[in-house]
Amino acid sequence: MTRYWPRRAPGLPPGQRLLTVMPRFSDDPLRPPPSVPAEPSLTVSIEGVSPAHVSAELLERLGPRDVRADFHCVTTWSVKDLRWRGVPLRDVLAAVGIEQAPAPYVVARGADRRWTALVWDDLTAPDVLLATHLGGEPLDGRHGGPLRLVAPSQYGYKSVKHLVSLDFRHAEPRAAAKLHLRARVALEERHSRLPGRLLRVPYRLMISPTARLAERSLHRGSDAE
Ligand SMILES: Nc1nc2c(c(=O)[nH]1)N[C@H]1C(S)=C(S)[C@@H](COP(=O)(O)O)O[C@H]1N2
Ligand SMILES: [Mo]
Repeated sequence: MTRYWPRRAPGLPPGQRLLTVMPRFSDDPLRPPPSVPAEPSLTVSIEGVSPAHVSAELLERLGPRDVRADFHCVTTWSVKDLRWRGVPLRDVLAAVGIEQAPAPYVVARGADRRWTALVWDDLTAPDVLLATHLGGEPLDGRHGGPLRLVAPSQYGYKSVKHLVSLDFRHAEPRAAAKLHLRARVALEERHSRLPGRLLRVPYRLMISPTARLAERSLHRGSDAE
């Protein structure tokens, strides 16, 4: 049985511990991932209107590149030196005519209907990637295929898997306290009100059960197909 118990390691951000494999993770770990279409397809809209479409051909034309980054979940697990392949999100947005913030907030949504809100600066930071591959393999059900956000400077829940839409909004989207607007790893922004430090231990206890349930539902999901 795989145990997901992270270890202390040098060079990690505050409160983080190291895992040597990237688990499947979710705050709804009983749910299998959505089925993964062969082609990535992303809708970009402003207050739900005038959607632009980001296709696999557009991403190919923009020149996907390999980017190495560490990944940090808010529950305190980190994995180091992942090799993603994708296109910087700000290049993708520029290619569909969005070079400046059309609205201050964006809702990023996955095919499993999981969503998170981001502010323009966090969304368009140079390290934010629209990723299609991890470790040389196309993204699958486990890690958010066919297309996911990768925002390495934010906690993992901002890296929406199975990404299907980005919708810019003028009003701040309402989200739960633990899914707050900015989740900067360097500042340990684990929660909108509580200091991140206080959550380290309770969150850490959730890692192993969550990862194991998420892994189990992955296999159940594929069995059903
Ligand atoms: N669509 C979607 N994206 C998601 C999640 C999810 O449940 N659904 N979980 C988030 C959380 S909490 C983390 S830590 C990472 C985990 O990514 P992984 O499963 O590839 O390790 O994905 C994030 N993106
Ligand atoms: Mo997470």
